[in-house]
Amino acid sequence: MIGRIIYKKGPHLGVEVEDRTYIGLPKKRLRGRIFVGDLVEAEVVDKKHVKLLHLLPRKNLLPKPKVANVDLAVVVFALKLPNIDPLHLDSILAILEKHGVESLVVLNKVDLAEPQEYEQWRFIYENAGYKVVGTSVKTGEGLDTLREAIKGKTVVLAGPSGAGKTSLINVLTGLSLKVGEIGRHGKGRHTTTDITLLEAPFGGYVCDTPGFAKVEISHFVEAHELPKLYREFLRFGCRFSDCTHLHEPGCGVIANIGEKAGKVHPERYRTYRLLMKKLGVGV
Ligand SMILES: Nc1nc2c(ncn2[C@@H]2O[C@H](COP(=O)(O)OP(=O)(O)OP(=O)(O)O)[C@@H](O)[C@H]2O)c(=O)[nH]1
Ligand SMILES: [Mg+2]
Ligand SMILES: [Zn+2]
Repeated sequence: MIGRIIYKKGPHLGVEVEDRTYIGLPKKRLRGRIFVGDLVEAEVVDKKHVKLLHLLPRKNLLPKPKVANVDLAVVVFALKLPNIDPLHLDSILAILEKHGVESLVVLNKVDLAEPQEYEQWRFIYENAGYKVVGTSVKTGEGLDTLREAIKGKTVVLAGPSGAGKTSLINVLTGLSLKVGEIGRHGKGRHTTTDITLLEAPFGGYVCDTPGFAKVEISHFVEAHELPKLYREFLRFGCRFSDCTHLHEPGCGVIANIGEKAGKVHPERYRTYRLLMKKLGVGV
């Protein structure tokens, strides 16, 4: 039988097999190598336990939280309170690209921002090649679109503290996770490795542990990788295949910086240079 790992609590793995949840007992060679979201060949031992025999190939493995087979990362930033931080957002998007995880940009708290401010950010990220949804937990704007985008999928939310991730999960799923508290359980929360996939009423799973509330890009990405992790850069050709897009002659990225649709937006290029600098390249 095929089981899905739906939680990890301390040393215990919860395994869902045909709508029942068991504690998984991995074979020796699999110990420490199975993560939440993994699919495993399982054999029922008794009412409470299944033996985990074989790990099925995964489509991806997100490093933070450590979740396998993620269909969609919902990257939530507030437009206000706290203000959107494009360097943080672009760091997360680059890390997700590297790990082969599809992302959706959610601009939350549209009720607090001027419409033109929302439009400006939406343009930048749509132009970069991402799907963008503007939401408000207060007015309900965008929630149907977001629900439609996540249903049936294994979803991880990512983004800074206070952006509204827990509020969105609650309003979308009908769960009642504590708003303003998850992520603020003192130091424990950040050191715990417990992760649960919550089953959504509309199908699919939502991970309860938010990803990349803070992020140090150098822990996840190397300088030589970043040029390929800005999606829109891939539209343009450069003279050198290992172009850093910082100074080389014949760089198609630099030649196409501009605010018009289809170009590399100067705001994205700005964060790119800053991230390269953090990775030790350029000025
Ligand atoms: N005005 C407004 N406030 C919102 C909206 N969404 C969430 N909030 C408020 O923003 C605060 C933070 O929301 P949370 O859902 O706890 O944010 P979070 O992203 O889960 O934060 P952490 O758990 O710390 O990572 C709460 O006071 C929410 O009521 C929104 O769309 N509009
Ligand atoms: Mg939260
Ligand atoms: Zn280039």
